[in-house]
Amino acid sequence: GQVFKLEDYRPNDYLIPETSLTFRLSPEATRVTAELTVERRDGVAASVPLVLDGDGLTLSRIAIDGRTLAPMDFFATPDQLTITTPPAAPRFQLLIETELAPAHNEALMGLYRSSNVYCTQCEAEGFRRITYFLDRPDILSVYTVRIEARRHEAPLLLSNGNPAGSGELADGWHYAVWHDPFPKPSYLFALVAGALGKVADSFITLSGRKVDLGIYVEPGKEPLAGYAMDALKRSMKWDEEAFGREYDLDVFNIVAVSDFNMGAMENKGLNIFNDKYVLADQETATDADFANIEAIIAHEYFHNWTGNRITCRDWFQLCLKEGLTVFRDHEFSADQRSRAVKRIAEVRTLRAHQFPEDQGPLAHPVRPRRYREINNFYTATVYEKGSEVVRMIRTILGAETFRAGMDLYFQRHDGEAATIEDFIKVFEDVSGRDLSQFSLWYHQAGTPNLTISSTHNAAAQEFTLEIEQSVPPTPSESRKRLMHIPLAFSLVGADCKAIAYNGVEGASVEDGVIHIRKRRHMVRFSGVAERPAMSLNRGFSAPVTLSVEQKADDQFFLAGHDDDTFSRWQAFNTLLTDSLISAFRQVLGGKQPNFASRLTDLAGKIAGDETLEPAYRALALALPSEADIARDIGKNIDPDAILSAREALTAAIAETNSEIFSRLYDRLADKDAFSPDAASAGRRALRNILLDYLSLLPGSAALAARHFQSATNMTDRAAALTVLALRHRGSPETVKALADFGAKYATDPLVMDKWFQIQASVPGPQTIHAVRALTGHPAFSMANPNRVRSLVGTFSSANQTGFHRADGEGYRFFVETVLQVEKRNPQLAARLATALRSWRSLEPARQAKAREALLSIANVENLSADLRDIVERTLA
Ligand code: DPP
Ligand code: ZN
Repeated sequence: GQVFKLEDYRPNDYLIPETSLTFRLSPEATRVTAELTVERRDGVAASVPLVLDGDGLTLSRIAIDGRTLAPMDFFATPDQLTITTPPAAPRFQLLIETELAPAHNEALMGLYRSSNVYCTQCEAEGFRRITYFLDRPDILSVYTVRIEARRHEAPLLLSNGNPAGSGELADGWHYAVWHDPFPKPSYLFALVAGALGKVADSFITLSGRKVDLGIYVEPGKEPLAGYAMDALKRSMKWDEEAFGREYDLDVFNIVAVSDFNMGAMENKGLNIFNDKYVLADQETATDADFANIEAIIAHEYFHNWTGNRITCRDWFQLCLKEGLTVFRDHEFSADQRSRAVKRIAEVRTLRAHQFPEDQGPLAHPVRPRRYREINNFYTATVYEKGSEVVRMIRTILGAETFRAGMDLYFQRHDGEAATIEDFIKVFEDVSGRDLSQFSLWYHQAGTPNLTISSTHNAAAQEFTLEIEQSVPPTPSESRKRLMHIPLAFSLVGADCKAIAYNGVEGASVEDGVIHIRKRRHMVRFSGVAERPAMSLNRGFSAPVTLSVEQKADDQFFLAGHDDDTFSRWQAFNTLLTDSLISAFRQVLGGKQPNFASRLTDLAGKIAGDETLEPAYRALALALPSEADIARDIGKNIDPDAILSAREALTAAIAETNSEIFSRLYDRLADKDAFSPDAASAGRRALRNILLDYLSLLPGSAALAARHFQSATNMTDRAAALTVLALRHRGSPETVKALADFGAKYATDPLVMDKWFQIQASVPGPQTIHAVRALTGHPAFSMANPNRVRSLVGTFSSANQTGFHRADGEGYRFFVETVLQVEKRNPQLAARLATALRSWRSLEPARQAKAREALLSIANVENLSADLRDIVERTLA
């Protein structure tokens, strides 16, 4: 396939300042009439052909300035339309008519049907499946859209911008016109038509304008959209307060659809959402679902400025809108909830998803330099690491200067398609700093490592840190340049307070941050009488790994006392990880793993520490996952031994603390009415993780079964079902609970996703059989991305022992399923296929089987570009 390269970018010879679209909707034969105002750029010869993108299109009519084109004046294939001899005039009207069959579009890109609702997905390159166009983000156009449909089939007709007329047509048809005054790239185009229920509200902006808000859902589901609406209004207000950003149209609509490849899409004024991220109430949604809805509603809304008003020049700049918008939604959630807890959750996610990506064959810079299929670059690196890079800019500049830079960015680039260079420049301009070394974070892949050791000279009252940075090689980047790494730190004294020092040399140190720029730094603090404990990378100031020589006593001290909540969690988590890794080695050596009692005791102390918020305690007690442990071990992975090590530590913690845990478990029982707020969710999270520990004690299936039966909300019910399924596989209590749950929610697909997910997570070699059987369940469908991700995605990405079964049976199922999904939906298949990205870190026997599986996909002829790209890069 073709490789697209950043350095090949050049502006197009033609522009399309205005776009007028008319849709005559029908499931089997929709007619799309596009009337484009085309403009040749100054200095471009009239003989230069106009080449438009298409993807599987059928052209039925073409005219320029009202005259039908002669066959020799154009050349059309399903994937391209070339106007070989454009008019001499610099501006002309091009009319293109295409015919589509949305009912047969199972790739869910372009115009398709989801449960009888017409909807679109155009990012990144779906618009070219609707009409021929300059389908690239630097072509900004003002859109007017007319939609015609049979009224009974589609009483609701929506597109971007503001409503601009509607009326009746002959034979039971009707129409609506929408006009979007803000020039936008084609990837932000959207259309929705169907019979949907509406939740209406309004918002008064900063300057006093009233905006009509609508959330559209499947009729009957309106009561489930209340939380999303509330989150939307809070997002609108927050963006005004935190970034001075006001909404700009008269209406803002959100539509929830049940078949969607992504989480949601920020189309101008008409966000389209995976219904999983809109619909929620206590009966059907967990606290995690509520938090995701809040975050994603905010994310898509924030794109209105970071993405839509200022968009990307080309797809290499994807992180310009995504990394920045993730950073903004993280800040929003931190302000709405608990900042410390939010930060810990973010870092857990980054480490779970981005670190393995960065450390494997799919590693790429936050701003990639080449791609074969852009759909495969909506990654944890672009999104999550991209957000961390923006966070580091704020750390380096300070909050005020950062905000000044953002203000300048909005002022300078509003209405433009911008680049990462533009973004960095505004921060250089407001701060007077040189960020050229820093900008390597965008251009260089790989997770930097810092090796740190320290010495204290009591006589000289000197404390010295020896710091060395290295960036491991990644595909096609074997030699790395030195990075600018902002490392937040504190020297913690025995009284738990930061030790003051009266001088520092060897690196620039500002506001508690060491700026590491060279390969090695000897950072010498003077006036330090007492030997401090090192609290490093506080708040996770840089997305790096640390190899720190630190006394276990110091580590325990920080885990119990660090005044930075994140660092305190980090210290405890490091202790857990270290002991899990040595337990893993003990298991491999045929020994019974053993754990230091001060570690298991500390778990009990944290659980019972009423000065800590329950949500924090729950996060601290959640042991590193099997995948986390595998990532930190790095090579020669035997998932079965990791599971044994992890189960042994869980049991040791439960046995040591059974009394504290069970008292606390009883005390946390919720007597108040349900509320999805962060504090209530935190109490449920703590109680549910205690249940998980307690369930390892004798006779505890009954406890979990009681928890399940008495649950008054989905968080508790799903948590209990998980404990039953994972800890009491096959017990009568488990069999009954699974059956009850499956029967009770049989007609609620989003809840059934949880049921699939839980069963796909059960560790051990037998789970493959359950998963295979569930693909035949009436609630399952290979055509629906949420179903596929819940069952197949969970099994292959989140079930280490089940998927990596020693005999390769998990991989055989993987190959069959990926290929089956690919026939309909290549994008979804490519996403599933990333499950094997860390195959080289497995022990040799599994490695060989995984490679065989990947090769058997690569050897299939006519593979989609999406899947071929992932499989070939994974094997390379
Ligand atoms: N819809 C995806 C997101 O918002 C892609 N833009 O991240
Ligand atoms: Zn986004």
